[in-house]
Amino acid sequence: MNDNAPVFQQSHYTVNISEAAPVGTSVVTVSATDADTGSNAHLSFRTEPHRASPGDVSLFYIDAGRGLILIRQQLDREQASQLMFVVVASDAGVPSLSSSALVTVNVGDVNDNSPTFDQAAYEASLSSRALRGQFIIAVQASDDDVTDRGRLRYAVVDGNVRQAFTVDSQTGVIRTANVGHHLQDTYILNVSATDGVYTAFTRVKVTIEQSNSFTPVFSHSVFDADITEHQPAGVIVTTVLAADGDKGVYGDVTYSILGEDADELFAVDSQTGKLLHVVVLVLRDSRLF
Ligand SMILES: [Ca+2]
Ligand SMILES: [Ca+2]
Ligand SMILES: [Ca+2]
Ligand SMILES: [Ca+2]
Repeated sequence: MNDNAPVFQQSHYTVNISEAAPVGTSVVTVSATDADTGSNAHLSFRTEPHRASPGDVSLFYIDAGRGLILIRQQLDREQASQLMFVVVASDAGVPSLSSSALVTVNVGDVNDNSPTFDQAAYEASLSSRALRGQFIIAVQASDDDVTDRGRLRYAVVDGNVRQAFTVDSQTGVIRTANVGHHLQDTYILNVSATDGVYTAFTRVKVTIEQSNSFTPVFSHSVFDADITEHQPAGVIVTTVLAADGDKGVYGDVTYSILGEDADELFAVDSQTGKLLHVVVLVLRDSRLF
């Protein structure tokens, strides 16, 4: 007489298995006993969905006779880190009696995803007067693999002319390093983030905002010029030249004459520094300055 239902050895099986485990890997063997005899104690196993996540059961296959559960479809921890299903044991009595147990599968992580940067490109600007160590921008990448979180490492792999910048390998913070008057107008930095296996890249465009840091400096402190008497007006006496260490508009030099009476006798081309005399001179001495 079939008066005993099967009894599982455990009411709840918990298994840890890597998401990298191939299809066909054995997960666990469940077992149950039945106090009856003959077909009333002959057990077969099947799986059933769990109400909380009914799709999980399709990832597994059970050997009905042995209670051996195998992976039927590749697991993916990034999709589901914990899977649940029910396993049922039935005897062959008429009517059949059955009981069930719960199987929980914790899916272990492997590094099977590349990091990705939060932005495909970043832009920042920087004063040309910036000092070493100044913050420019922080780039950030993320990784779906839970074990890679906090493990990503950043580096500037290209475009860092004269090591103008440095990136903190752990935080992604980019700062000035070797800065000075040699700074370019723009930099395109190629920045990488790696989890040790997979690497992602992003572009950081740094624009240098010019500033007025330098005073123009004449090439000579005194320019000597000779001029002959009765020379027609408009002849170039000499050309003065000054240089300015700034770039762009702040490096442009314009010339003008200061000094009493000098501007009545001479004119300077504000752009070129060419010095002309504007009246015919009658001089006793050719030395003007
Ligand atoms: Ca039974
Ligand atoms: Ca995965
Ligand atoms: Ca990864
Ligand atoms: Ca993973």
